[in-house]
Amino acid sequence: MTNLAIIGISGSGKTVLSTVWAKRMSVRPDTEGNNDSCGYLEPKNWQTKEYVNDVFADLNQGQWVRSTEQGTKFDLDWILHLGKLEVSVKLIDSAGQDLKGLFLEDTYKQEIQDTHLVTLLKYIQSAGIIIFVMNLQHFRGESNGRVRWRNEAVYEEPIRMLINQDKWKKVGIVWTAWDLYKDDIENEYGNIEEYVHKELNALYNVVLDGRKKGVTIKLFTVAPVWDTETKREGDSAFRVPKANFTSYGLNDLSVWITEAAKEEQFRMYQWQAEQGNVNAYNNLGWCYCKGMGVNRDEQNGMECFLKAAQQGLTVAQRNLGYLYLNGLGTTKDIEEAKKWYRKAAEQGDKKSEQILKFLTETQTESNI
Ligand SMILES: Nc1nc2c(ncn2[C@@H]2O[C@H](COP(=O)(O)OP(=O)(O)O)[C@@H](O)[C@H]2O)c(=O)[nH]1
Ligand SMILES: [Mg+2]
Repeated sequence: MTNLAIIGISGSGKTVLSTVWAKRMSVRPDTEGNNDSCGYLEPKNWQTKEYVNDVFADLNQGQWVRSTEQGTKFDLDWILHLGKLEVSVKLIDSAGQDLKGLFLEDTYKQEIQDTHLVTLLKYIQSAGIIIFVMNLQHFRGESNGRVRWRNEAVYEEPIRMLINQDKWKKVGIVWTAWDLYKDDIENEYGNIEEYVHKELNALYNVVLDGRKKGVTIKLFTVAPVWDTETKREGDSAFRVPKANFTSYGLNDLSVWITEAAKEEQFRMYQWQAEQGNVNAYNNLGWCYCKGMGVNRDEQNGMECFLKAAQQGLTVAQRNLGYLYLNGLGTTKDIEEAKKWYRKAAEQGDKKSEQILKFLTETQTESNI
């Protein structure tokens, strides 16, 4: 089980991103398995479900979300189903000021006493996949250089800290409000990577350092609310969501999360197998055979199944039988297949018993 954390400063777009993503991902895959590549998100509790529905309804009525007050903590919890895999997705929607409290030296020590901050920090550290949400309005759209610099600094430290702590962490930097800045940034810089390189150099160096260490860091551009319209109130005009708005970039993000989760899971099995866990060997075999979180390699898969099967794990014995029967990772060998199915059946595995029976019957028939 991998944790995914979505964090960012106040107004970075966490709530909009996660609720729209959750809504779009809440469709169960149909019987043809569509939507399977990204899985589907199931709310863990009714608060999460209601919250997502409420925010989504507000957005469709042209209203952005009210920002979370400082010091309040808001947990939204989902399970991301990826076939057999489950990923715990959590949004700790703390007020963005808290992120500054956590990572900027001056306020760090006094505020760390706050249990809320401790929870937040622990969660960030426990997560295998971390998404930093950065609103282009706070950067490209911010004309005050000092403010821009400070916004950048808030992200620099946590990203650096996490990368140094654990090179296996998967970090996604998600730039939001792309609907407003896509043309502008593409015209002037070509893409987001170049924009960050040229304009946010300190942050870019953190990204490069991380990559040198082998950490996966990817930049995304999204607009959960792609379609907006101008609304006037008195002298001021601002952009609000349009009803039935479309989203941009969420698919790419989902695919990345899915792959990251699979790699995390593979790594977890590997670690467990090293500790001598027999089930983990079987799971590893399964990953190799399916190409889940690792390149598909049935020969490796077979070796993993064999390790578990030799220690008497019935499901691994059955899996080995399957590989021999179908000539996967080995040459096809019915007798060897039957041998492993028999071992599993002798330990009470009903499925193996049926397959064995079927194999024996069809073989006798074809011999006649
Ligand atoms: N144009 C545009 N603005 C967005 C989008 N997502 C977020 N925003 C802006 O960012 C603000 C803050 O978003 P919110 O999710 O509440 O930020 P949070 O404080 O991190 O939860 C919103 O009120 C919008 O003005 C988007 O997809 N397009
Ligand atoms: Mg929020």
